[in-house]
Amino acid sequence: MPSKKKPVAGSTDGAGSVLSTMAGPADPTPPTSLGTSNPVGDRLLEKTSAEKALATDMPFNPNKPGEYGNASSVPLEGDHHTPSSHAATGSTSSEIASSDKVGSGNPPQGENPTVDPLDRVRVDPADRHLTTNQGIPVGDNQHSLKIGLRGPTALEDFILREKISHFDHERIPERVVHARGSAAHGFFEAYDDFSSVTRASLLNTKGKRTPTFVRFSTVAGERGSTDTARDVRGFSVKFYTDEGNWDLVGNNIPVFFIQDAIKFPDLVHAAKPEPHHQMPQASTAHDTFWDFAGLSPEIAHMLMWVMSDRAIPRSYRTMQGFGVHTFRLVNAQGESTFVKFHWTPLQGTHSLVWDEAVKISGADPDFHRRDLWEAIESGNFPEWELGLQLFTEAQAAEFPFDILDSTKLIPEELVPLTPVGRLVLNRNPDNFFAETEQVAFCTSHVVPGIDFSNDPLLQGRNFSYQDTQLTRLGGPNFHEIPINAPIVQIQNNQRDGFHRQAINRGRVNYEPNSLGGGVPYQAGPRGFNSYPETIASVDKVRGNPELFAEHYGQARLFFQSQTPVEQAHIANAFRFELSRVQTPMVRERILALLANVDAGLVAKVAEGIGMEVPAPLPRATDMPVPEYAPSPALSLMARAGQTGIRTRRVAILVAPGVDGDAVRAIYNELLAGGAVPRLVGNMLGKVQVSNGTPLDVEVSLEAGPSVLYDAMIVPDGAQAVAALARNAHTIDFVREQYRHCKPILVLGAGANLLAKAMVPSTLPDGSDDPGLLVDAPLAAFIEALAGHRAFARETDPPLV
Ligand code: HDE
Repeated sequence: MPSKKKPVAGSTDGAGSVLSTMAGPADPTPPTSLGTSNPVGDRLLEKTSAEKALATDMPFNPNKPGEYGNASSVPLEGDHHTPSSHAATGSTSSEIASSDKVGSGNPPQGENPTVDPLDRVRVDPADRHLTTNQGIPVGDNQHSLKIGLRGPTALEDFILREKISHFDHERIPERVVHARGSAAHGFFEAYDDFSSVTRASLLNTKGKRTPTFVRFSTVAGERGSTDTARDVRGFSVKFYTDEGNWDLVGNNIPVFFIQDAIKFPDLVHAAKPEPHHQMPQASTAHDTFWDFAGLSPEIAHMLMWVMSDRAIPRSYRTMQGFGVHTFRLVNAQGESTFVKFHWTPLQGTHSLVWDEAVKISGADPDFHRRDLWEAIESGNFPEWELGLQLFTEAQAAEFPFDILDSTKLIPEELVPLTPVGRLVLNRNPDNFFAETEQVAFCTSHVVPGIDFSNDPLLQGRNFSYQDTQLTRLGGPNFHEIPINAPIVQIQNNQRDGFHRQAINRGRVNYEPNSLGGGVPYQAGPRGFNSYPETIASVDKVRGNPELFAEHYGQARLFFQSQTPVEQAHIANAFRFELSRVQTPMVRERILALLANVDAGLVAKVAEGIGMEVPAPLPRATDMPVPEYAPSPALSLMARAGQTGIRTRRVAILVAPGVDGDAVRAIYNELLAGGAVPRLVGNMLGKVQVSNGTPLDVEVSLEAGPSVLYDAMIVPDGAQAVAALARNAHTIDFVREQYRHCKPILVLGAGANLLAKAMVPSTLPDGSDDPGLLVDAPLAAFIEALAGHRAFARETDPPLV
């Protein structure tokens, strides 16, 4: 057995790979520095290097020879090793597991507030043997019980049957919508005491931290579908407050497709794969969606958003979040204020471009999942600010739209945001299924101080979310699953049901009771008491309020508030989606709908699909289309963010003969700034350099194509550039970096690669391309990288 390999000192080469879960370092020596020293980076390095060292302890399976023939009748103890660090076997670098089951209670509690119920059920196999689900030690995990070495398997083999049977039932039904998602733990911190507007305890003390679990998702695709589909993203936040759980189940878009919950099954049926052949996956680009859309003009505003770049975010970390509906805040005096919830990312709002999103789907369908995981593991904790739009009933009555209509937003220019706190995600889940898959968000989970409006979508949701968990999580006790359990005690007389865990004491399971001393008793004014809204004497009806009939004013507001680049992307998205629609009438109806929104937009889309602009769709009301002042806050460009180059992924193309010293200097400087540099080359392995020690290629061009990087550098070295130029993957790489408007830095002979890829050296109008840097200082590249994309380069169709 080789001796245990300890982390050894090395260069910083490969440090970028510690920050990346795609394609590990070619050199098995763990890097010893991230260029900067911080506790999170150190933990990550400790975990990575201990993990690698542990794997080298087992170069082969020594028990194999004993598993055959007569020798196999004597079960051997499995080969096992103790890691040099407990971190080696953790799910995350930031785990804070401490419970009896974990054994030593290590590692110690970190800086993350956590949820006690999770600790109770953590399982760590360190130094333990295998057992059945009844805790019986398993002597042999390699063979089933047979009547003779070549005989039939015995039904008696309860170990086999238990294992297979459990496996058979590993899958649970996926969410009917929002099936694909990723989540993380964190905390919400209140900026101040906001008890004047709400008695919600999480907002009643300055600096108070409330644990949270947040799940992001796409809507239409199945659980294994690609992350970068064009779609709305879910933004669900569970706050484990000290007065019970509050779920704010929002989206990254502040409006919705429909106005009444009764239309939701129709919308989702139309958007999901068509039922006869189950195509297309995770895409609205098909007849049924657009058929429904054209017949439901209340969708107009939402269509603008889902055809915009909002629907292809760069990262979950670069999305806004919205509660969508109007809610109520209620203070201790019982006074109510209307509210809309907004999450604003510190990372800025940034998106992919469509051609890139499509290619990422093939190159890395887990693109957003990986991005969130890596950012948190590397200590770049994503952060959002919670802002409230607070308004009174009297104000609401003056708006040209109905605040109960979820297809309308309140422009920030009309009701500005009041910042109330920040959300920080600082811990990845330890187990995807137990946490991310089993978490159950329900809009009906509110705490004292937060109440509903009569938005008919919200009212329907309040039924739906509780109901769907019954099937998905197998019964009425889903609140006992650790990720769903509140941190406060649950006390009531609900009993039994599938998978019940609580062992209730005593014989009293009813209220009122005297045999139990009257407990648990109702909390009275301290408890949740619904806001006593006055409801005028009205008829019981099926119908919509009158202002719901106006469908185009805010669609126009959104489109006209976008920058020209964003407007062009919206038109192109309509063109793409409608090109995939096969029924001419369905396409024509959407053009007719767009004719009510913006003449320029409909003309461009019509031209793009080779059709005439039809007469506008008849409107559902005679009221004039309200005119809004443009709202710059609706543009993605309005929020550049504050995190600069942190977590931005940079490919440095290397091949034999590259300028090694320059590569090392660039690599280290990017790393020190928090970016993730990767050495990308034709093949994995060592690369001889023109000066300095050889470099290790970390990712091959085949494994890590252009779309997985935010920017590119081609260092000097004539021989290297010539070698790269002989690989068509490199040419594709350069062309796509250019096409997707990413910052490019070429040094010395590196410029030859641009020529080989036929990349223009200036913008179409002859001026300098701000993202194309030739022999420029690294500082200029860093600035361009922080600015994300050079859209000035973009043409339709693309030149390159
Ligand atoms: Fe949902 N939605 N929804 N939805 N929704 C679900 O609940 C539903 C709506 C949203 O990360 C389901 O647990 C109805 C608006 C998110 O686990 C289901 C209506 C908004 C998530 C359901 C809506 C959302 C869901 C499926 C029309 C933005 C993912 C699985 C009235 C404000 C939650 C589940 C997670 C999930 C029903 C409309 C956001 C079936 C009936 C509007 C983020 O209950």
